[in-house]
Amino acid sequence: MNVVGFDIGNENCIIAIGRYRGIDVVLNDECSRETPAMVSFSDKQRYIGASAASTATMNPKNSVSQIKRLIGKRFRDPEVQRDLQHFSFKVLEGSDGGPLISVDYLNEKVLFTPTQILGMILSNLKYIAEKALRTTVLDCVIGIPVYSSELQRRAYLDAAAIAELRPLRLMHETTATALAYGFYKPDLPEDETFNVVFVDIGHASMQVSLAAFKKAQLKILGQAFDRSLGGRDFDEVLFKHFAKKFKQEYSMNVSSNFRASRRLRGACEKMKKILSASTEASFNIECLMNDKDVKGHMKREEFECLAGDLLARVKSPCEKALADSGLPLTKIDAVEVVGSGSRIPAILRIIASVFLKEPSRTLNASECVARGCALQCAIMSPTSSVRHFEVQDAFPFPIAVSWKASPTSKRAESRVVFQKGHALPSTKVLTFQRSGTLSVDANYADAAGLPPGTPLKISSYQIGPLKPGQLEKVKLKFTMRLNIHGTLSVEPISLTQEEEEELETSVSKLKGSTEEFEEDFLTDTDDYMDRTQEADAADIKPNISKKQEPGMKTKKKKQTDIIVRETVMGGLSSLELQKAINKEHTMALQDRQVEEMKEKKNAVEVYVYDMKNKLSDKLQEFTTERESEELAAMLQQTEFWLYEEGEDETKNVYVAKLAELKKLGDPLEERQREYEARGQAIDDLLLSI
Ligand code: ATP
Ligand code: K
Ligand code: MG
Repeated sequence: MNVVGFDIGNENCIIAIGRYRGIDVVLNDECSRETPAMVSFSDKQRYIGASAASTATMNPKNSVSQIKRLIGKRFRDPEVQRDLQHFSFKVLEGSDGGPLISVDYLNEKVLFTPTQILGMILSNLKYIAEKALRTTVLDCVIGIPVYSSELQRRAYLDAAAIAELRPLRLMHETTATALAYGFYKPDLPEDETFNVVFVDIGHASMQVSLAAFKKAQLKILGQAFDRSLGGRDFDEVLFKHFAKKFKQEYSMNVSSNFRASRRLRGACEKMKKILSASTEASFNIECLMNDKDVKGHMKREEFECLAGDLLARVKSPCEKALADSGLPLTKIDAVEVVGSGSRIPAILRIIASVFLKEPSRTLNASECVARGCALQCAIMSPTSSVRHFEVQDAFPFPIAVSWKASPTSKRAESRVVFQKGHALPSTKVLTFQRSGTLSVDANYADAAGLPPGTPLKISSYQIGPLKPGQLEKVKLKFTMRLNIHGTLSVEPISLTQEEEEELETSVSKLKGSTEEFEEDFLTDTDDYMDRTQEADAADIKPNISKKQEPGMKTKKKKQTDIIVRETVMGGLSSLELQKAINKEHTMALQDRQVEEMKEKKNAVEVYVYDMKNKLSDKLQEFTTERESEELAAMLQQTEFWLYEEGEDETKNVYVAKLAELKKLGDPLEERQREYEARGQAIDDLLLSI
């Protein structure tokens, strides 16, 4: 099994793999360690990653970026609406309330879900990893923001399935960073904990987590975030400043012009980066608008003043994470800052002021998430011999279940099952005393921290009917799992009839690690369902219970499997997923065909130039004038053809064209080769004498 970790950024993606007995970051086709998280569409093909970024300026309307901002979100989400104002591509509302990206592709208007776009990005990353590893990649660990909702997590899993990847874990980016830090730290204590704060400021968001390390283990104690505070917001501050300035000075409205806006924004991003290293920066843009050249200049102090409101927001997530952890400031041993957005010096000063400690940059700020994910993949891999490191993550949102005391009762009862900061993964066993049908909803217990407008309901379960034909109540154990990806799942329920007393005392140990634990709660409800209704729907399979614990009285038990109907809000059904996978296949095939066509066309081009040179050089003495003229004419003709009617042909046409040229050219080259071989043979002969 291969070891692969992916960091999908709002701006850049990184791929880390296990190789040369360590974790290594892979270079993409452009020899870069960072691959832009971008897909662009044309009338012939898609471009993904680095090639998308290079075509984006020419084709902004069909270049999709920052997909992480849209994944698993609602179109009406105010955050989404705000983001859309800055996107160059068009987004519509889908019938399910999710965003749909509208692009021109293969001369048609095509709609894609954010999940499909993320699938494309992942499949490109997978391809890059496969090239480096020279094998197929299936298992991997994918980084996700700590604030991902259930819908977002499911969307990542669907996107991975579209890319034909099998994530062993969706891992919080900050937890991956913590693992990359702790795994290589040689001096972690055995008994005490070593407490480290990680602050990650990326392109669009900020995440903070506080981890307690011991030898070979880490535990997340606190997490906080600002979903909309990242490097791009600082670009925007500069952009607004200069747009206003140029309006006053030259009465040009940069914001009204797409191309000018993009150029100015680019200059501002560069200026921001320069200001991280120098105390002042300037830019020149030629012909920004109305044939006017513009100049910008800024001192670092002025930038910090302009960005004052943004900088003020850095504090709050830091303080929240600290408060959540319950640790006093004196117990913080180190503060690590990662993410390229955090390179702004003022940010470091603020972080230092909160934790009363100088932040350090021990980790590779842009690669640590991918490296942490790859390490987690290695740890989880059955074939890898990497030493173990226990990661106990936490879940940022409280989750409650609610159920109705009876079908007729108006008020639903509710209880928080997973508290905020709850260990991840973990399992809870809920015990209900019921007859009839039970319906349970899983909800977020609190809207705080979720994307605005996120539906609180996560999933609902209809359990039963229980004990059809009988009125007496049954004790039912319902196992709910916050799984390794941080999504909810439930386990099938079987009911062991007659043996309830014993079942109660022998709460079965669930398979899994020490992170799991159980908690019972009992509810008394009084309700009776219509008997005749229940009887038909029952699915009773009498068999021998497997849930017997050793040392218990052995008795034959009748086990009944109970039907649990699960309804999950959002995500793809298996049919939709299959359709999306097929669609991705078709598009990938199309891209491959275009790439092959380009290769063949390129081969013709190369041959034409190569032979032209040779005819006037090496081949000259081996050709008659007529042969030379005939080939030269044909080469010239082909060159014109390539720019005109032959510009856009199928792969086979180029293959045929090359063959046609070679029919004339090959015999001439053969003559030259023979001559050279003879010369070599004579040399060899002379040498051997
Ligand atoms: P996210 O974590 O939000 O998903 P990401 O991982 O793609 O996004 P990073 O690559 O960590 O984001 O950071 C990208 C941001 O960092 C960009 O906004 C970029 O302008 C900014 N950035 C890069 N270098 C510097 C620098 N020297 N000074 C200030 N900002 C910088
Ligand atoms: K990144
Ligand atoms: Mg990032």
